[in-house]
Amino acid sequence: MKQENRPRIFAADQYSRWRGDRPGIWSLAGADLDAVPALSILTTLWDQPRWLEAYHLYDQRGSELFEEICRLPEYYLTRTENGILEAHAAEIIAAAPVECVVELGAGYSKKTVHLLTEQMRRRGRSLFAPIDVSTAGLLASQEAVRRDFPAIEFHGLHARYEEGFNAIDKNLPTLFVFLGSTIGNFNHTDFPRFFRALSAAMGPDDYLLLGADRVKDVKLLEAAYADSRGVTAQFILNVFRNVNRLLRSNFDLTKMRYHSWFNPDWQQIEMFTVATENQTIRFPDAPASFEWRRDEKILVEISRKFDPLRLQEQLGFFDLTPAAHFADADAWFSVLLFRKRS
Ligand code: AVJ
Repeated sequence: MKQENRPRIFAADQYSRWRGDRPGIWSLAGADLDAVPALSILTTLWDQPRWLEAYHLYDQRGSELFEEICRLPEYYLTRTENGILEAHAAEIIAAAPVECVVELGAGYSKKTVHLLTEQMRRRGRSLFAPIDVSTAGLLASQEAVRRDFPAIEFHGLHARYEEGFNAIDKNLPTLFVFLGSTIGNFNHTDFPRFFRALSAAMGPDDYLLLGADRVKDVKLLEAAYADSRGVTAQFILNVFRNVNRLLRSNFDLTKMRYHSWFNPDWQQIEMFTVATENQTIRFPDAPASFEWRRDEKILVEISRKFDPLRLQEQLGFFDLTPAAHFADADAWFSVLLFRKRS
């Protein structure tokens, strides 16, 4: 390995593990991102209650439907978080003296632009590294960054979040950005695992910017996930098209309906599909099958809602110290800045 050609973003022992398929787009050598989904789907569908991991929602069609959700009048999250970042990007960047921005998720939304604009205004140069399992998302992001910020050094990491942030040089002062309240998708097992891994990957000069949707009036919360146009229902049902494609299974989208509610004990929106008649679901490759009974639910996604102060306390257990807290005037959404405690 020629050290002098190693992009600054990679830790010394990591560079050899990554292949540059296209300039600026890196893949983990030997990682087959398609090998695991089939096993994940079968395993969780055999749990009680049956459930699916949220990342299966984001095939091509699912990503398009999610973008449509972000524009719905009821779905206040994207708009509200964007407003917070627009108002406070300068303060955030001033508080986090970094040379690199790492976004978890391909991003390059309006939200990222606010941060990169301030980073360039203040520091004149920067690295930007989105981590995503979708190459399409990374390429779109790369193109947009080239167009809007030609001086930014772009490295797209085609990987799962953990693999991605482990690759980054701990000596490179970095702001990790995890927006959109995607953290709300993580269940009580994923959550500590994610923060343990992220914190361990962070160096002493690193920061985390976290977007978290807050507990609020139940009607507002429930409306955001049960929109009048039925886009959320389409988004949730679409996961079964993806499952059918991956596993050659026979889920019939006309024999199921969408149901969501706010579970007050768990402080989370739960999004289900419910069988509208008895049916046999077959997985010819496994081979395996199960009886999906009328009215039986499959939990497709959770969206946890947070109390920002409690979240700050909780992340303290992972050596993350609160550095700043930004919210909208209605206190619907929080953008939290943390610093790694060294
Ligand atoms: C992308 C996980 C933040 O939980 O609000 C939106 C996904 N699902 N509507 C959310 C979602 C249905 C969204 N996150």
